[in-house]
This record gives sequence, C-alpha cells and structure tokens, in this order.
Amino acid sequence: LVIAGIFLLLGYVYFSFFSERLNRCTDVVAVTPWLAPIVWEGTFDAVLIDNIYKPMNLTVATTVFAVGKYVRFLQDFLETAEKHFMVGFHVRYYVFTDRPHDVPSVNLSQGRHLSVIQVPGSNRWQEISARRMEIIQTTIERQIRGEADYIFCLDVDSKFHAHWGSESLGRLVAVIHPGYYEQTRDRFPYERRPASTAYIPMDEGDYYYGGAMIGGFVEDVYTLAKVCRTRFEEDAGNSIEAAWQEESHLNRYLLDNKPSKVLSPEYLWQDFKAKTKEVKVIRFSGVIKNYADVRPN
Ligand code: UD2
Repeated sequence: LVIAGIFLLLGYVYFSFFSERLNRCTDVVAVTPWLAPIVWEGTFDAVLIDNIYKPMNLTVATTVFAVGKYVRFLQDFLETAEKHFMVGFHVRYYVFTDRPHDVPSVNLSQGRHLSVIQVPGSNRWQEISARRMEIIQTTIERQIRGEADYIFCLDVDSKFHAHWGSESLGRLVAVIHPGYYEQTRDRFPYERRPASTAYIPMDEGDYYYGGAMIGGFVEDVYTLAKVCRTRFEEDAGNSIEAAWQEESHLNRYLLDNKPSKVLSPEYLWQDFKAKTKEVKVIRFSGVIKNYADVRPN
C-alpha cells in the first residue's frame, strides 16, 4: 500500500509538472501557417538562445524617431532599453529628430552607442509617421549598412519592461498588433480601397502587424522600407493616403513577403489595454499619450 501510495504521489507530481508546461506552450498558437515561429513567453529558452547568438559578435541597429514634441519620450525609451533591450549585445541607436539639442543624455552601457541624425519637422503627423520609411531607407544606404547586422525600427512613445533578447532576431521580423490578435481578418484595419497600393481584399491577410516595430537583417529591412516608401509615394501621386500610412503599406508588404519570425503582442502592448491571459510578460509597450498634446496638429 505504501509503495502504491508513493507511485500515486510521483504520478501526480509528474502529471502536474508536465501539464503545467503543456499549458504554457499550448494556450497560444506558436507557429504561423508558413512555419515561422510566433515568439511567446514559454516557447523559448532565453539563456540558451543568447548563448548561440552572443559569440557571433553582432551589432543591432535601433532606429527611433523623435520629431517635434515626441522628443519628450526619448528619455524613458532609452533608459528602459538600456535595462532590457538586447543586453550584452552591441547596440547602435539612431535617433532621428528635428530637435537635436533636446536629446537627453542617457548613460549607455559598454558596447552601446547613440547617433543623433537631424531630420526636418512637419506640421502633419501623418507625414512624420510615413516619412520614416524613406529616412530608414536612406540612412541604411548611407550609414547603417556598414555598422550593423540586424536592425529594429521602433516607436519612441514606448517603454521596455522586461527582457527583449536574441529570441527576436530573424531575417524579417514583424509583431502582431495588440489590438487585433484576437480578431478575424475581416476586422483588421487594412487599407480596403483598391486605388491604394496598400490594398488588401477582405478575404486575404495573415495577421495585423503593428507599425511600431519592424526588424530583421539590415538588407531585408532595407528592401521593405524602399518598397513601402515607393508605394507610399505612388499613392501620394494619385492623391491617396493609406488608412494607417506606413502601417498599411507594411501590412501589404508582409502579406507578400512573409516574415521569418513573428513576435507576439508581448513585444508590443499598449498601456491603456488591460493584460489578457495569453500575455505572460509585457516586454515593450506604447505609453498612454494625449494625441492633442503631442502631435503637431
Ligand atoms: C500607430 C502605430 C505606429 C504607426 C502609426 C501610423 C502601433 C502601436 N502604433 O501609432 O507605429 O504605424 O499608427 O499612423 O503599431 N512621430 C514623431 N513625431 C510626431 C508623430 C510621430 O516622432 O509628431 C514618430 C514617433 O516615433 C512615434 C511614431 O512616429 O512613435 C508613430 O506615430 P504615433 O505614435 O503618433 O502613431 P500611433 O500611436 O497612432
């Protein structure tokens, strides 16, 4: 009876342990239909992956736009990036701003570097947002190509809260927008007018990707930026602006050029949104902002 009891106890412990692990890995879809990983907490071993990538001596470029009043978000963005983003890797921040004198001085860890690149301001927030593709394209041509292996292009009105490491690296990396990961594709705010080059019909689309993060090999992000910029300009020539500017063009591009890795909304949350049960760790999130206060108009 004692032996049977011990077996029962061991069985219970074994079952609880594995069902717990199983729950962690099966309550979310962790692979796309084209077999790219969708990175959720519980699907990877951070230490193991970092140990694979660290000996490669990689440099990760990080572009961030802080035009006009958005310069006020830089301090938190940079300070939290120093705590959580690609820690132990060489990181080169490229800060694009029309107010270089307002860029805060933040202590950077060893191996991390920051360049300030002056860009024009604008009276239209849509233009600031949309011109990011053009500026990313030209800065890759001029500078980043010779200085980095991977690149992440991030929104500045955001903060890091937890580890964001080499599990996020891939050839072409996109993030699922936190507002739409539970929706069906007919609800995605893709550009729906056929006159736009960003058009996606109602019965097409994989995910709704957030414009606040694009990443990958420098050359892959270069091609993406160049194509999106060209299409944005083609639309402008036809007097049409896609519903969500570069985010709409990004979504069209990624429908035709599938990302090799997809980050879950843990990598792009929004502070006004309550955490849902699928989200185990919020790693990066958009802060709550008063649009009327920060945008030029
Ligand atoms: C959404 C997207 C954003 C972009 C935008 C397109 C998410 C969570 N956010 O955010 O990535 O696709 O829609 O319209 O996916 N900026 C300035 N100065 C300005 C205005 C914008 O520097 O005056 C820069 C800044 O880096 C900012 C980014 O452009 O983070 C996006 O602009 P936004 O924050 O106004 O866009 P938002 O929050 O509506």
